[in-house]
Amino acid sequence: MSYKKILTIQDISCVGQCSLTVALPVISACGIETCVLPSAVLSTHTAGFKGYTFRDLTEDMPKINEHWAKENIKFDAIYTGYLGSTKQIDYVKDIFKSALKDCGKKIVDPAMADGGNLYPGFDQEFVEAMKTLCTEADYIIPNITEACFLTDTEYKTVYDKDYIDEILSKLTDMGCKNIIFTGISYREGYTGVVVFENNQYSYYEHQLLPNSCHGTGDIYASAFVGAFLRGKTAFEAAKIAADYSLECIKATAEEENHWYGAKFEPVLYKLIEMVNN
Ligand code: PXL
Repeated sequence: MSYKKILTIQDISCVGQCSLTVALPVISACGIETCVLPSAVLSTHTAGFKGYTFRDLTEDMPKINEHWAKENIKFDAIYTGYLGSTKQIDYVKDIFKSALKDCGKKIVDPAMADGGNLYPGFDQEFVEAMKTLCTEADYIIPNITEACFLTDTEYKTVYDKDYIDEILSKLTDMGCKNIIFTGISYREGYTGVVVFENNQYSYYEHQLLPNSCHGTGDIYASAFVGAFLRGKTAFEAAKIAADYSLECIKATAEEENHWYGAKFEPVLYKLIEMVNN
């Protein structure tokens, strides 16, 4: 197995089990060297805590990238998540240009929305910029809300396969290449992930657990990236990420009042087993 090195760009929420505090352990557990570029430092994530601090690290990004260029530091993949400002999208594009190895993969989780709404702090200007980042990516990992914002589609909670196909074709018409479309449910009690790769549609369906928890989008995307970089196909990586996310949600259900994140750590060994199989 070749030893891969990835860069992930997303925030540090000091408390909240999301973004970098998930990506770093999860991708490392997959056997991949994980370098980080924090987009912002927050005291907590923004979904449920009040009065969080937010240190925007936009200005540091070009300086960090310049230093890496001088040191000739390059990555096998760059995976972006929650970004701290619209300007950061330009800087991410610069980093794609200068810090990615030839044939390196650009993986974008347009982490900006869920449940029909943008997260606090994001606006239409950010959405427009994110559209341009998604068209540069080799793989994007949106949930339905994010895909609706990216394609100016009405968000629906009740839908059929035509609705999903319409969103997929709008994304590909925009120039998006491969799409790992999460949280797609075609029948009650089940949900799953659509893998749209090289214009081929495949779907991995699994049980929908009654408890949902915050942060599973980041767990899913990180596990996908880790398994994919480890040499699994996109479909295999999407399946592993779904199975691991389910384990995390089940583990969280055992804990009372653990509302702000998912207990991904006690079941990390299961992910390690899955990627080593
Ligand atoms: O899980 C996505 C995420 C990442 N980072 C921050 C967030 C959220 C979702 O709310 O607030 C700071």
